[in-house]
Amino acid sequence: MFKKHHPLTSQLDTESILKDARRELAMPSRRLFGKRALTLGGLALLTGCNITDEPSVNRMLEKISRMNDGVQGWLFDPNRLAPTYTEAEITRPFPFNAFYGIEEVPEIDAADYQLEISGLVTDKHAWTLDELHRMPQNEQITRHICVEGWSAIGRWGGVPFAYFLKRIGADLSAKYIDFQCGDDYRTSIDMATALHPQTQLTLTYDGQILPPKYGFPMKLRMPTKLGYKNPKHIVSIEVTNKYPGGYWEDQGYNWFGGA
Ligand SMILES: Nc1nc2c(c(=O)[nH]1)N[C@H]1C(S)=C(S)[C@@H](COP(=O)(O)O)O[C@H]1N2
Ligand SMILES: [Mo]
Repeated sequence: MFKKHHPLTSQLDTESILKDARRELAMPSRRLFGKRALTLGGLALLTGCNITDEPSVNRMLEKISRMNDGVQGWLFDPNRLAPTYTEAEITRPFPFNAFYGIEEVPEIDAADYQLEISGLVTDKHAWTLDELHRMPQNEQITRHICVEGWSAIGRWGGVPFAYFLKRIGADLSAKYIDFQCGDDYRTSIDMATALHPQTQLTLTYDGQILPPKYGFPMKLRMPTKLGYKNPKHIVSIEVTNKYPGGYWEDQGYNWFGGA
């Protein structure tokens, strides 16, 4: 990780590079170690690169983001629970968010719905909504944090995802779970988070069938991850060792996305 600083060989536009770097570092997903913002000095130290010696800092920030995934994965405590809240603390109305407006929320037909399963699992049968509702359920009142600058407390019910993964005979030593959604959104998570006790295949919101705007017929709820890692309208799930990326992740958002 540490290498010698290169001597400055040519006169580079240091000011614009620093401006670029500061803008990139302002993206919450590109901060190292959660809430502690990384300084430019710290950046140079960690990467062993003299940042005035790079034509663009983007490649380096991409590497840091990958390193950040590793560090966050390593820091993740599979037994530590995210805070839970009381009924009275629920945010009403709960905000809607998606990469499109509320008038474009997909309308998925419950009767036709099938949850497709693929990859490293022994039972690849597709699940109907009735079958999912017949599985053991629990509830959580937890905080959802969106990188766009808001957070809200909500109440979600559904099947513990660890139970579901075991039920389909998933290879629990696989690296990733990939989610494809009915609105062409997609995201993926690490196995440790998939098995976390608060990770839930969510079927209800506030005691009611999950409404379309919050992800009908089914979403994944994880209070240990940022909003964009919580896929709504899930239509297929794949267990895989091949890095799947995601809609926002492919545009530079940090893949691990811990909350
Ligand atoms: N299918 C799908 N899932 C999605 C998104 C989306 O656009 N499509 N947006 C994500 C983001 S950025 C947020 S903050 C939450 C918003 O969930 P909510 O509408 O229940 O508040 O959904 C996440 N999951
Ligand atoms: Mo979000």
